[in-house]
Amino acid sequence: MAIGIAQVQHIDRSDVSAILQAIVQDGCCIIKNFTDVETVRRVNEEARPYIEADKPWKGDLFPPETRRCTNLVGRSNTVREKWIIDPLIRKLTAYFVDKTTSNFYGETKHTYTSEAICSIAMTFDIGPGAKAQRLHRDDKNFHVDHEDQTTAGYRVGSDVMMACMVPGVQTTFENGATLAIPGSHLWGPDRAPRTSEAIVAEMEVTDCWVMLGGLYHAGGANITENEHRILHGFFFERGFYRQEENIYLANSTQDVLSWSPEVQKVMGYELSSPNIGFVNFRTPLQHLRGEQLDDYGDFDTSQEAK
Ligand SMILES: O=C(O)CCC(=O)C(=O)O
Ligand SMILES: [Fe+2]
Repeated sequence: MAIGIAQVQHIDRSDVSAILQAIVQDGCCIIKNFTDVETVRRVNEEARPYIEADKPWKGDLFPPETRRCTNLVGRSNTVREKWIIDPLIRKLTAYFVDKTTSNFYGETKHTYTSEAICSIAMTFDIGPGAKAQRLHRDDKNFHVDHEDQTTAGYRVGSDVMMACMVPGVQTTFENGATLAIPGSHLWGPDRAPRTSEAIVAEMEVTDCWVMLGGLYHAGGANITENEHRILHGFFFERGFYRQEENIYLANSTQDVLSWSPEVQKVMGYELSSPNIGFVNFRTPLQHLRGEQLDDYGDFDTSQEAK
């Protein structure tokens, strides 16, 4: 059941040029036959213990009925070895997220390409009674300046993120399928998304939802009595969105904990607002100190209009 007017295109994984074209035009599409039922069943099994151990969120990012499996790449061999390196996904990230620039070194022109990396991978299990998330752009985390491209058309390279989400169950309007506004990747910064403009990205098991970081979307409400809406997400970003020197691997926990708070902060052991750099929903410092949080919630104060 669609609650808006625009529709999302459903395209078989073999038709790469049509998928690229749909993402340019709509900012999203549903890839048919992305994977197979047995692979999805394995991923569901690998994520399940972590989903069951997860706690209700305190705050605005997720409704309390949602459970998650963070570090899905570390925890699911199947996501790691099949989905995030799927050749089709790589074609899409190469097209939309890789960045190539040229510079002179003396009088010689040098050209480099930074390849996309996986920024985060997480399962979202929306339980019965959950309210919908607010419509948002995932690339808010990367402070993207969105130009209004509604007249000129999409400029490939203007997004810095691409998301893939594979359903663990059939997703429906009732169980909380993702809501999205096709075409909203073209919007400038001043246009607010309205729920009435959103479509419901209902998917069958074996489909994959792909969207650009600038597309407005949200996890839907789950109005069922007992269905869990499971979705496995893996998100790519520009490969150079990280520090040049990898101090996280160059220094021991003991050394880092002996540094002053100001140094820890400037070296990246706190989060960049919003949301960047967490470890299992803790800051790197909380992780290094071995702090177990009784509950966790928003990293930033909610800015919801009252
Ligand atoms: O659960 C979903 O359908 C999407 C979740 C999402 O957009 C988010 O947490 O940023
Ligand atoms: Fe999101």
